[in-house]
Amino acid sequence: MAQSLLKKYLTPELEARLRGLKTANGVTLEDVIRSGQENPDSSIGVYVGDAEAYSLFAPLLDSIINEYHQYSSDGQHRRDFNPSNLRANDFGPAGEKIISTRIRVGRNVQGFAFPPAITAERRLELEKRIIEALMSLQGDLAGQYYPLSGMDEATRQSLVEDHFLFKQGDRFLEAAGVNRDWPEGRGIFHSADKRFLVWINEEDSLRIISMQKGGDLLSVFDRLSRAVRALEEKLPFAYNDRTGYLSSCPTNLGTALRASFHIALPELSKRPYFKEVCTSLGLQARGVHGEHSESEGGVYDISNRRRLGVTEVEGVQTLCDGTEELLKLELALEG
Ligand code: ADP
Ligand code: CIR
Repeated sequence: MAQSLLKKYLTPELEARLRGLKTANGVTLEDVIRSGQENPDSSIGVYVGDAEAYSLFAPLLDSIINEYHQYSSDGQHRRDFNPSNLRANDFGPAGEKIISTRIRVGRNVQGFAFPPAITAERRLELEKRIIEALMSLQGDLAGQYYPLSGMDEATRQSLVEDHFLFKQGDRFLEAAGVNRDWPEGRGIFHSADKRFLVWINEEDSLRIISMQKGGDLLSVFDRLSRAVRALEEKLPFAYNDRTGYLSSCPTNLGTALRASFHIALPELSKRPYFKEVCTSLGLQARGVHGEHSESEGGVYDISNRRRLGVTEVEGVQTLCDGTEELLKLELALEG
């Protein structure tokens, strides 16, 4: 088993130095590292309960952040959410292998603890604030809010199966405290056509999502860019100049953007070098039901791996350019 970044960087000396520190919301070192300690197979092993914890526990977190994102301690986050700067590739007939496209960003709201540390009462307050902001959206971004508590089981299940709705957190998130008081204060907002969706109070306070069938990355990015701009006018998001948008998991800092294709790679994915090829292209392969799930029928969720140290356009461009390479390899193997 590969060792987690937590194990790699938390030396006994550092642990002794950071123990006893606590943020105003009560986040301690024990809270930050609990998930990695209870789950020795973690790849990262930490979750962060508020913005202050990122500075208080920086001697541990910065090493993890810098390694995961190939970032540096004097890095400055750069933003570019302008769809006209994206060079959307034409995949030709091979593009038919792309089943659907999804781009999400994570956001947390300034002044509130993040899901690992927020109290039940504050979670409900935050839910209300986010709904108010969402209800002001217009045109193709207008929609309705569907709280998780009270949702009938058949509706919930079909939303999950169709890739629209999140599930209760896995054992990594459970240990981090993200599942406390489930399902109170959680829910999903979506437009009538379900191309624009927002998850509320899952792993981050907001996951803002744009998705549709097929491979039209530009339309999906354009919709997300407009939504984020509109929501920024209503909600102050937790942010700093070095690490960009703050998130519960350090892998989601910076742009907090994951752009993905569901794509059929039946031949390439059978090869032992498949994951290595993805990594070398700056990509990550997940199963069809998201992180820690399995593939079905050779269909994978392929996405950009880095979220910090790149702009939004660069993150999406990585998916686009890398996919072109994956499709070439797949077609060659299929003969
Ligand atoms: P996150 O995107 O927040 O990192 P997950 O990996 O758990 O979280 O994925 C969330 C959901 O989005 C899952 O149901 C997953 O199948 C779905 N999903 C991801 N990419 C796509 C895509 N390109 N098309 C359709 N559904 C997708
Ligand atoms: C781990 O350390 O393996 C889990 N905590 C998951 C890390 C990746 N998380 C993510 O992409 N959100």
